[in-house]
Amino acid sequence: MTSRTTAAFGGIACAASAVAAAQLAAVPIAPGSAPVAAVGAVVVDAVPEPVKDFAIRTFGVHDKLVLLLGIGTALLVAAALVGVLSRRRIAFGYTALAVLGGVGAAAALSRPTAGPAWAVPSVAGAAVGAAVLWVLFRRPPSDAAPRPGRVVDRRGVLVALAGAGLTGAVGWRLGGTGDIEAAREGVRLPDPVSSGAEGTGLDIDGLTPYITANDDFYRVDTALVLPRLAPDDYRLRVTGRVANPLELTFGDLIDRGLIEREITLSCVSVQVGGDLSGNARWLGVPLKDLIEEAGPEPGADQVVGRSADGWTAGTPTEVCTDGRDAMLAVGMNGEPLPLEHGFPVRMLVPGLYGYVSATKWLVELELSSFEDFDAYWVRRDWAAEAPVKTFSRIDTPKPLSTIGTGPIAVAGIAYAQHRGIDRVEVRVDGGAWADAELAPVIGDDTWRQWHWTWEPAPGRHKLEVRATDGDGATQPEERTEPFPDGATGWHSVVVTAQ
Ligand SMILES: Nc1nc2c(c(=O)[nH]1)N[C@H]1C(S)=C(S)[C@@H](COP(=O)(O)O)O[C@H]1N2
Ligand SMILES: [Mo]
Repeated sequence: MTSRTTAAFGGIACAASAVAAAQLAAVPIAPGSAPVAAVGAVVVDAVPEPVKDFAIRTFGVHDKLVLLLGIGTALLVAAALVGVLSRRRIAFGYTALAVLGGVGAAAALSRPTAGPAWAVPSVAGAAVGAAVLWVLFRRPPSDAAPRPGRVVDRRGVLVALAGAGLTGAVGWRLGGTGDIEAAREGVRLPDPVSSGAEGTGLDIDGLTPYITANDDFYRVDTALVLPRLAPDDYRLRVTGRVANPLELTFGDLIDRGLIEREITLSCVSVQVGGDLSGNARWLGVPLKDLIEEAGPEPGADQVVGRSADGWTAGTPTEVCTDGRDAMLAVGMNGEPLPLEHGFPVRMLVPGLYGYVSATKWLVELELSSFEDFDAYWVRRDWAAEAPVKTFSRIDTPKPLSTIGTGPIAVAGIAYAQHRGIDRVEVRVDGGAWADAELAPVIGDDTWRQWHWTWEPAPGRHKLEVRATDGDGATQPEERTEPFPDGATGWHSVVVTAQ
């Protein structure tokens, strides 16, 4: 190994020690206060719409992992470079560590839920990194041949790297979700006082199941580290323009009488034919009673849901109280909410996209007005009000597949939450529309499976689908992007029959 390579690894060892020490220091403060998490969160908040769109489209639910890997790679390259430079002038190393600490601290302090202590992990990390730099990069003995630059201790680098790995692993483990997972296992939810009808699905190969299993349910949020809310310490506050502000424990909430309902949730970012939606059986506290108990003041036309990590969604007060099954969900498909889906409490409002209604890790409901407050995505120019647009998708046959010429089931799902689906039509090669057969449904708030039997002629064909909602409105053909309030257009697949 050349001395330059050793110096590069020395730089990496310093950066790794800094990051690992910061990770450990963040454990008693908050996982979000660790510099990598904080810088990542700032990036998530700042990325312009087209980049976010590209990330979701390209990496899907792995967008966060890709971001963290990106930050890690950038750090690694920079650290190696600084290591090489520090051999000549050690000030490069100290300066780089100071910048790392400063940027991390500033990022952490800028988070919506940060306190002053959030600067500590970055500063402590930088200090540890500086100590490692001081130890590893030594002045050559004065009697050595005139060799400019510092000598980097190769064994020291290995020891520092191992130490950083160990510290990082311990910090990762201690700061992990283990204790919250354990608390979740211990949650016992009461039986519902009102149990909605249970839908049944069609059993067709390749068709999306009627109920989406928790593990298969799409996940979309800005949280790089999952908020960790222990049910025992949980408080929900109802604040803002209300006559009676409320504060409820988890026990208070679930003792209010739970309802269980099947509801389809979808993300505004779902593309035509996309899969950012799911249907689950949710157990929750009716939202209407809670809001009425707090007593909104006149003009408080927006209910702002705020999460433990400071994310917000704004829902019309009117929609929360118009009698639909808007709820604070605590259970999903017979279990307490999974951590990724908002444990211990999330909001759900049938008929609205998630970004204007479905706050996960919910800690506050603030009564406000649309005039006075813009929620997270509204500040980024998405629409303030966003009812779900009618959606239909062909699940089978798959795009560009080759099928036989015998009768085949064309099938998929369609939804228009709270308006319901009245009709689904399919056509082949731009011909006449044919009515698909609709699966029975329990109400207007879930998606509806459909199927249609087709006997294709040999050759290449284009299948298209469109749905009509309960108000009689048919999906428009024109394709638009999800921004700013949901995509439109007919889904199509091209297949070859032979
Ligand atoms: N705290 C928090 N809640 C959130 C979000 C978020 O970023 N943070 N994203 C919302 C969006 S955009 C959607 S589509 C739904 C997705 O819920 P899911 O991940 O359980 O499918 O959660 C909503 N609730
Ligand atoms: Mo979303």
